[in-house]
Amino acid sequence: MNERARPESVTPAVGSSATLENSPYFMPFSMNRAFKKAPRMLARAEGMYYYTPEGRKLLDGTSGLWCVNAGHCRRQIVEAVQKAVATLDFAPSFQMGHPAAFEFAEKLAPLLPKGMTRIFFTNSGSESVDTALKLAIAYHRQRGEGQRIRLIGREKGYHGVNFGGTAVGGIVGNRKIFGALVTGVDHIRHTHDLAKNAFSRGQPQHGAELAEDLERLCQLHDASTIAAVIVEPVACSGGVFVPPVGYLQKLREICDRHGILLIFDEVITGWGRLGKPFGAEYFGVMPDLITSAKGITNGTVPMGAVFMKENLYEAFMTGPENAIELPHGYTYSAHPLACAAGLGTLKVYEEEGLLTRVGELAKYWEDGAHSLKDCPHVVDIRNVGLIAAIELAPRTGAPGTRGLDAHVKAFEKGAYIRVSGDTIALAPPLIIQKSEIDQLFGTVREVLKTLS
Ligand code: PXG
Ligand code: PLP
Repeated sequence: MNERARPESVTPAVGSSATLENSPYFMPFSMNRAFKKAPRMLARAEGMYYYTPEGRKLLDGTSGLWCVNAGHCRRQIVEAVQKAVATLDFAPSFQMGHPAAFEFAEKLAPLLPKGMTRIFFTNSGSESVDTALKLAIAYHRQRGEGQRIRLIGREKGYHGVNFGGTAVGGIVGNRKIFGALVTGVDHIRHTHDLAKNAFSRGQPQHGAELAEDLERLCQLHDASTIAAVIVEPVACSGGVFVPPVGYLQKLREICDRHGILLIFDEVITGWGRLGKPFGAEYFGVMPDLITSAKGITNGTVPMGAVFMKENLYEAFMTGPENAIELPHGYTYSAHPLACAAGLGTLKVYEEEGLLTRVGELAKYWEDGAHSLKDCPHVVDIRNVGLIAAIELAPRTGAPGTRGLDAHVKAFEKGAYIRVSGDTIALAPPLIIQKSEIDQLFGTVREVLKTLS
């Protein structure tokens, strides 16, 4: 992938631990003090690789933060953004428009699962989630069902960090210090079951009945008070939990039975990660709304979107034409640079067949992942599409430390990988070659061998 314009080397002025220790930068989701003492810095990126300021090459095992699906610094995307920033730096999207926003929506629409016809732009997955939750409540109210105000999430789910998303989220550590969050929220059970499903390849066989937990909440709260259920088709951040066979179908049935909207949070599972453009198609279950972000611009410029069925949009197009139909939107909704990055991204996806490429790689990937079964500390391996999780036994009394050590050791050995607690989560760019899949799992194997 020799197709980008860049300076030959980039050595940031700030980059040594001596200068970082008192840095004013409050890092997100990071161990600030430990990091500033022993930083892991990235200076540039190209294709499948990151490079450290010292020029060390790191295989990108998690697509940045699950977003760089087409690989790094792709020329078409970089040039599209360069051109856009020099032409129209910002344009208001409230009561005004610019051509790239309409063009991007036009190009996106045919790629969406059948029946998803309308697109609302945000700037992140978190904003997409809060937008979708607000849309769900407002949709019911528009139709005369204003009592539907409850929102249901799932244990171990991740839906970003805004108030709504934190509330429907189910990762305890992300919620507990933030008070009461949003009221009227409840959660169905998670589907993680090591006793029954350890080392499943793809979708686990056991657990479809866990979807019935939604029926329990329908009884408890009265279904007519529930606006929406939000789940990730594959719960990624919480530790990669692939839905049991038949589980998502059951959720859909229960939602239909009770007039509840089903939201799929596809911030990670969208954009080819599973071998289809969206997880809804991969699993054959159609939600009412889809939240997206990350891969929509290949991570190049922040952007998110909510995709919805026609009836959702229609519910708002009812009052006088000279009134604002939805009092919601962000300063940066449909930002010109994000639209340009998105248009460039779609070109790369299309030209290289990336939205379906994982179909050809998935078996090789699965075999590679499961080849680690006999490595030390491994208690489970899960995989679907181009995602794999290697769950390690926690150290007694010190959960998460083994996972963290794996992350640091991998960085030293030439791979960037994410960990969630003691689970290693791998999801490389969709352009990965088989030799690089070998390299990635080879590095993880080396790391596991040396971990205490
Ligand atoms: N929903 C889902 C399903 C996500 O995975 C968000 C919402 C929030 O998106 P933003 O763009 O606001 O971050 C996400 C984001 C990790 C990791 O390593 C996962 C995410 C973000 C950062 C790290 O698990 N997911
Ligand atoms: N806070 C204040 C005071 C604002 O004026 C605005 C936007 O105008 C916001 C928050 C919301 O910012 P954004 O539209 O970037 O989400």
